[in-house]
Amino acid sequence: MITVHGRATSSNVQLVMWTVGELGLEHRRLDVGGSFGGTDTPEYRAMNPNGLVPVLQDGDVTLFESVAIMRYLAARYGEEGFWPKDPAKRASLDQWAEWGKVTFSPAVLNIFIQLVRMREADRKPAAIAGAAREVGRLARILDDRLGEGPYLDGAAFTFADIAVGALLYRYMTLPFEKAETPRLDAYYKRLTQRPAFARHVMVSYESLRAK
Ligand SMILES: N[C@@H](CCC(=O)N[C@@H](CS)C(=O)NCC(=O)O)C(=O)O
Repeated sequence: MITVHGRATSSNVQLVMWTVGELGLEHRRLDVGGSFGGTDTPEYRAMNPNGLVPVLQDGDVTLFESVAIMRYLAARYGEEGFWPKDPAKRASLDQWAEWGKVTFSPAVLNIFIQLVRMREADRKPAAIAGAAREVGRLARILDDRLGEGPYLDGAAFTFADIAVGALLYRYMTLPFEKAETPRLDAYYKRLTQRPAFARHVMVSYESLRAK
């Protein structure tokens, strides 16, 4: 059975759990990290020397880095529609998966840090405005790419939708002025109708709010 180490409120754990849910894999998730602790033990550091969540264990395979875990699960358990075998087709999706992880998600997290992780008194309006402009620019790029969808690949829901969509609940629910992106809005609505997204990504972040 698959074990995922990581608290449900971590966006990187959510990305892995969404994948596990989409693939219908038998699993258990252990509350580790944040207020649960557990990442400083020698046993945990042997699995992930960074002391971060998530970590995946699947038989003899132990992995850290959420998107590497997602690609592993997709390659091992995903069907053709989810993880295309053709390298060129897969790469054209993977470039968006990479963009989701290294470009779009950090931009959303910048806003998240300002609006949730920082106390109101410490927030900097100029930093919030700058972060909102940047994430808006990226949201418009995604809106263009999505076209009429329904998904990044068109008809099929793929691994790339997970890397791109993992931060969309936070993006959509954080209170700041958003770019006009009707196709991205429709895409988000479709994601919210997927049971694995609703269960593992639409998770309250109130417990992460700075007091
Ligand atoms: N690049 C890593 C980043 C992992 C990471 O930063 N995890 C955060 C939670 S989202 C963490 O472990 N924070 C400390 C903790 O929760 O104890 C990944 O994608 O898995």
